[in-house]
Amino acid sequence: MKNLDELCINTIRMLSVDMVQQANSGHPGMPMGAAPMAYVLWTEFLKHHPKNPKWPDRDRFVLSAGHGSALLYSLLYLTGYDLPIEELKRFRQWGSRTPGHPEHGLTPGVESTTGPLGQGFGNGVGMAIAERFLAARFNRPGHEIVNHYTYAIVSDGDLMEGVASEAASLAGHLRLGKLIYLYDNNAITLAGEAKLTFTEDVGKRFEAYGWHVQRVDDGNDVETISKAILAARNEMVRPSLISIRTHIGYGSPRKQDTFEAHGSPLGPDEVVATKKNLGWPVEPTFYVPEEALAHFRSAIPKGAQLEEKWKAGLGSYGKAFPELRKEWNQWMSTVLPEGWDKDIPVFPPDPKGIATRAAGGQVMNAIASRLNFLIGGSADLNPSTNTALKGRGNYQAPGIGHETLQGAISGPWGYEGANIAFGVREHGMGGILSGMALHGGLLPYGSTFFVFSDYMRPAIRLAALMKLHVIYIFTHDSLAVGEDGPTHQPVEQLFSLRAIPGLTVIRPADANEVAEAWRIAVENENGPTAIILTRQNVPVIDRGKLSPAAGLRKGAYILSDSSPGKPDVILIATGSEVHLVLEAQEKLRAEGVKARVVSMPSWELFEQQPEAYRQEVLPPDVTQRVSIEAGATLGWHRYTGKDGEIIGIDHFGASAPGSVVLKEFGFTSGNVLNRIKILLARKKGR
Ligand SMILES: Cc1ncc(C[n+]2csc(CCOP(=O)(O)OP(=O)(O)O)c2C)c(N)n1
Repeated sequence: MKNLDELCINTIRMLSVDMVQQANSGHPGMPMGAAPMAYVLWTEFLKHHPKNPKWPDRDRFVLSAGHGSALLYSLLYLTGYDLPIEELKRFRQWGSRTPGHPEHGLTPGVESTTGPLGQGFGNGVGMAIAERFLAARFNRPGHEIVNHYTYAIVSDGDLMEGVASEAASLAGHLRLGKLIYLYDNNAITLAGEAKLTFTEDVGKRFEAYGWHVQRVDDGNDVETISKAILAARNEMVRPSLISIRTHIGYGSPRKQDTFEAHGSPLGPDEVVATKKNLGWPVEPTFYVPEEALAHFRSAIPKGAQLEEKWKAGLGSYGKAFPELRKEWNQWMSTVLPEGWDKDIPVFPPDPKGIATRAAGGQVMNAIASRLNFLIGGSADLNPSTNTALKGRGNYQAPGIGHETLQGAISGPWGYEGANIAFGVREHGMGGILSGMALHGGLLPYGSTFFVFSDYMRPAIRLAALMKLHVIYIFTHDSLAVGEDGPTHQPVEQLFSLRAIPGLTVIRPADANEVAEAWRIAVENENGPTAIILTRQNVPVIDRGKLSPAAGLRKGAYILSDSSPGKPDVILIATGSEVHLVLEAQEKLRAEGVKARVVSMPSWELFEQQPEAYRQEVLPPDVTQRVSIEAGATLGWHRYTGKDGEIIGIDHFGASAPGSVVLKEFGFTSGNVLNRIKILLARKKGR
């Protein structure tokens, strides 16, 4: 190793050690062991411009082992991102830009929020999928405006997590050759030696997934690491895993190669011992040798040059392909094209109705005809979830004969296909969708049965935390699933998704509310949206007689008042239960009871409304309220008040035809009526 290499690597190590020690909290071991691979990648290969972290054709780098955040912050500071050393000194402190785990959107240059192990692995696969899709769409011979790699550093923990296996399996199948993961193989995890639980041959596993696997025996051997990265870059078909044997806490006389180096500060004495051991000055802390800094900072002029070259290329591309260039600008912009929602159908009133999943398919396709950057698919449930983009092809590795396979979707086969078959990999799909959104230029969606949203929850949570523009479509949304029984009948999922901050959950009542839900989902750039749809038909409400579906935009709206003035009772419902309360309202009218029907497709949207509007819909002095939703009752008191009646289900369902299950568990207009009568009688009795 050259002296300069060693100096730079030890700079990363010691900055990380000092950060953790100063915070008296954090993970020093991983950065100390992985510093050489990070140094080689960031100074020799990574195409980036620290002064413009958003340059579209930069290489993406994900620190999937997010607990090693001190490593990433050191790299960002050293290479010249807008992260001054003062921020490193405030590691993990209130209001700093160096939080415990990397947070996208907070720290310039952090491509993804990581920490929950395995998620970053999935995000990287999504980024690589996005890169190939955009390249297929926009590149022309001699004009490669999309051409970058996606790198990650992954750890033992990442590779143990199921989400990584799902994503790896799909990445191998899709032949994402420009995906390169460096595996920090240090044989230690949080609780001890990795051998305690992790004895498979990881390399062989990845080879079986269709990955190109290399092994580097000495994690400090920068020349060999460099050669391996070069070989990975030259392997254009298979994604690459480079397993690099490192030593956690490298350089610490007492803690190297022990789990004690994983997640605690080394301690003042050990910091001194480590610095001495590595020939580093004990004082000052946060010492950065000028020579090292100058070397790292060469990333700025290098990056500026690379970006300029790319911009010039984009200029000549624009001259050669003006239409495509216009489209490129559109895709990269956050402003929706004029008239994007023009083709969304208006559904005529229909008492027999249509399943909202079917309406969803129509609406989505009407949108996709004007928003070509809408891309996604399902976890092997497309014919059921109705989420195919018709005629838009299958996202597959090109040229390997997949066209002969049986599949439900027509159109071209290759990276230009907008329909992604995620396979039965919900969790992987969740992480990948986030990666696609993080990449930029695309609006990703993914679908599965609502009950299996549980399998995606960790990825949904992170998408919400990152405020990503992702659309989830969950169908088969209640007990009405029927014969498949309790395993497939969602009960607690609505309540549980509503608990995720920043996620907008919408459960439309009919086809026209579905159209509005999609409008919201496309416009809601500031976070993910989940659209919850039925398997069974639901009537299309007569909007000539009742309020327009545009009320959905406010989360809840008065769909129908039985007469002007103050109602006696308010009936609140969501989704497929709305038509039940409309029926009940009719019967109550005959009995002289004035009932208001409120359709409440989205709690989150309703909570964003001004108080005056919320009180108009739910006047505080009308305390007789009934809610009905085919899901867990938890939380509904918020809208019914403590005296209200809540019709829901707080146990699992049963296997029988859907209409029978609904009836047996009280989801009928008759039961709604009974419960209202109980409520009214109780009130009178007081
Ligand atoms: C999903 C998830 N489970 C558990 C943790 C807690 N955790 C943080 S790091 C870690 C394992 C550490 O092992 P490794 O990935 O090899 O990292 P290293 O010890 O080499 O730094 C665990 C269990 C987590 N961050 N994410």
